[in-house]
Amino acid sequence: MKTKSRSLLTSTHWGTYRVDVIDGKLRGLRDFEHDRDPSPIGQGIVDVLTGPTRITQPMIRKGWLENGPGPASGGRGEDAFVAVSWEEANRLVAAELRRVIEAHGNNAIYAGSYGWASAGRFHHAQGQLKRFLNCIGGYTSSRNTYSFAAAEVVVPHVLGSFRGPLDETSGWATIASDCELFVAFGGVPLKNGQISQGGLGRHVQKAGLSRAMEAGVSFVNISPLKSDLMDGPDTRWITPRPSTDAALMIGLAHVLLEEGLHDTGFLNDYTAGFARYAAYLRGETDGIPKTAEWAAEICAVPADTIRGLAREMAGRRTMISVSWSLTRQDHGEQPFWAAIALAAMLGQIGLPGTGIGFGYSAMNNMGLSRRKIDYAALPQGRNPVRDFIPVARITDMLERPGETIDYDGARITYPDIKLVWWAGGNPFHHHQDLNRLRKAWQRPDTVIANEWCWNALARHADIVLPCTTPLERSDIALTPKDPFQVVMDRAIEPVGEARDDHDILRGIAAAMGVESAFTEDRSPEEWQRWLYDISRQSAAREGVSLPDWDTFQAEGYFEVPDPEQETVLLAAFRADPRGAPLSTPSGRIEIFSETIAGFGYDDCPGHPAWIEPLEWLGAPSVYPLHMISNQPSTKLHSQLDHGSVSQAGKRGGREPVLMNPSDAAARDLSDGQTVRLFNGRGACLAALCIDERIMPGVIQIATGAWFDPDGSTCRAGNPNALTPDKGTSRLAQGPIAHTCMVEVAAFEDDPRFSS
Ligand SMILES: Nc1nc2c(c(=O)[nH]1)N[C@H]1C(S)=C(S)[C@@H](COP(=O)(O)OP(=O)(O)OC[C@H]3O[C@@H](n4cnc5c(=O)[nH]c(N)nc54)[C@H](O)[C@@H]3O)O[C@H]1N2
Ligand SMILES: Nc1nc2c(c(=O)[nH]1)N[C@H]1C(S)=C(S)[C@@H](COP(=O)(O)OP(=O)(O)OC[C@H]3O[C@@H](n4cnc5c(=O)[nH]c(N)nc54)[C@H](O)[C@@H]3O)O[C@H]1N2
Ligand SMILES: [Mo]
Repeated sequence: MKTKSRSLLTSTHWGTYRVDVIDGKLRGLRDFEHDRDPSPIGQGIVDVLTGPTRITQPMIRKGWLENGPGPASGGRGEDAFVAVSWEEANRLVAAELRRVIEAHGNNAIYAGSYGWASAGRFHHAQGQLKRFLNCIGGYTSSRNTYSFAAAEVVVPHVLGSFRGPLDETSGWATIASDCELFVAFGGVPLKNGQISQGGLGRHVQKAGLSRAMEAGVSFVNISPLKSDLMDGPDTRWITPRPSTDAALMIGLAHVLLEEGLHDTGFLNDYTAGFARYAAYLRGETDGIPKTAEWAAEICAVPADTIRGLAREMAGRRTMISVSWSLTRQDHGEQPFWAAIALAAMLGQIGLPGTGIGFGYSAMNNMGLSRRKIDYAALPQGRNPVRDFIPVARITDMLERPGETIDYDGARITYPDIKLVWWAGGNPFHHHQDLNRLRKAWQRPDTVIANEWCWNALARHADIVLPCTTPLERSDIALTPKDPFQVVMDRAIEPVGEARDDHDILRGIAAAMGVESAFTEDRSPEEWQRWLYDISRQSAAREGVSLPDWDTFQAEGYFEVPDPEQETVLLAAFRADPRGAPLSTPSGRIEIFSETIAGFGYDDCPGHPAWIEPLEWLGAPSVYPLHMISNQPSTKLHSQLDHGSVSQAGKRGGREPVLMNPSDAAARDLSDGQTVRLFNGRGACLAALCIDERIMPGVIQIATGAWFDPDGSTCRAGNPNALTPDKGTSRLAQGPIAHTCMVEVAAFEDDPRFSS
């Protein structure tokens, strides 16, 4: 290891930290000096780098080792593991890859490998895995995310792009200076602003929100949870039933239309198809006028509140923010489309501080104005396999090879998967209806996982390849989402026999005779210098001069200067709709999309619409409570659930579940007691927290507890044991975790279920 005079640094998705190492052991992480609102999440790693949860050797599931590859009929997730040498592991993996490719073809390998992995531009687990697989003929891939798949597919039809507008969400400073009313569907959850993919140097969400509140902006939190908005001098809380935001927005739109409060000039110059939407609002297409009363009935928000809010929105400079959570529900396309239509009717899109924003504080980069620099990523080569699935259709694919589904105007055929390989994601965290996944997961011949800790993914694999954490390798964190670019120091030696993902794959590449193709004969440091060099050239094109490699290494970080102007979403289009048209067929905001209408989907028509979700509070159900399984405040997804920070957030060792006092009283439940959340798909255990900051009829339990099934009950409190696994619609096929009805009952503590 090269000695550096400065203290060691690391970058994570939850912030930058100074690393204290004594005698080769990690002693602690200190907050980065530039971060005035650091996240505590980082400390969670300190105690779990070593110990019983760390994977220190390549491990093979006993049943697989004894019987060879084949469907596991229950063994996956149950069998014991046997340690083998790296040589043996490489040999087994290489032979199995050869067998699968020869017998079934490369599309029998599923390596969508969705997930967040760790910060670091070179040691990016998926990038490494995909590059390796492309050297041996490719793999079946996945499209879109679990975060907002519905928006990723629908918004490009409406605005020409989703990622573009997402990255250009108007800066917080423009909210403070130019906005009067901030209407936040799903709130402005500061807990989520702790995170930014690829690393960050300074947390800005709380400061941005506080500044806007101090400037006198009025905030409306539309959410089942009061805590989705920080208290302030002028804050309100409106509680529609979950999964009914589209109806609320459509009701607001009807009030604007009925009272002539919509901006016809803007609609004429900047949008297409408003007349078709207006006909729907008036009820001309289905006989149902979408009045405030109509919306009130669906959302359980008083009609007067809806009318009042619509008038206020029309009378003031208004920003509409839509949380990404609105897409992770049945028909999740609709709330984003309806919100864009509503903002278009208000006519304030493209002006500072008003219009639409796609999820303030969903991450730290939302509303953080920054320069656009195209940092280099590890080249992945070309994947000759054309097969792919919308990412959340994994269980379906494993269950029904050869069957077809709709997706964004195309038909997708599920390939017959024989080998699944995951590196840097945790499907037993992110997927819905985990009991169903667990069953389908038995079907392939082989499951390989690169992991560093014994979480549910590792425990459900056949071949576990132990990887390093970022603290055990050198890397660089370069990200367009943040001004801080950070050197990631190798702080300690790899634990046990753990190897970097790159090194793991290099070993297998060697066993398959493609090592040079995979590494291009570059060492990891040479790769990093190469990536840095190209990034420096991109930065130079944006007028930013990154320091040379040696200076960057010596100083440890570089802060890209702020842009001259705060970002204003769609400002160029607003200024010149003909000169800077959107990339939609009409060049305008498509309130009606001929393209989508042409697909003929019953569950996604040509304009925003209210479509009843699979399950919700408005339909009779034996499971009468709506369960919100939102992002955890004490960790990122399942990462570091075993660490001290996440563990400190549990109650009596159990995952907390929030319930309104009226619902607790109706069930005779008391605060702190162990409860069982259940429905027809599964169950999980949790500790009851009675709290009036959650609306009646709704419970909230964060995601992230390490799935620990006993039958269909997760002892650890993973809500995905209960969530439904169905696509948002035939358009996007996104996940719908937030649409889920459950019942809650007292649970007699039983030693079998202690977590
Ligand atoms: N019920 C419900 N479910 C949800 C959601 C919800 O709101 N409700 N949200 C969804 C969303 S938005 C998302 S993005 C997904 C997130 O789902 P994931 O991104 O899959 O979740 P993580 O826990 O971040 O998984 C990352 C995994 O990578 C491993 N890892 C970290 N660093 C490395 C590395 O260097 N190499 C390797 N090989 N592995 C590494 C970690 O140990 C961890 O197991 O979850 C989704 N699931
Ligand atoms: N600390 C932390 N931060 C994170 C993450 C994490 O794991 N931990 N994950 C990151 C990732 S990958 C993502 S994609 C983003 C996701 O960001 P979001 O999608 O914003 O995340 P959630 O926490 O699921 O949802 C925000 C709030 O929406 C509300 N909500 C849920 N359903 C409804 C509804 O039907 N209507 C309305 N009006 N409100 C609803 C819930 O009360 C919830 O608290 O967060 C990122 N930030
Ligand atoms: Mo996400």
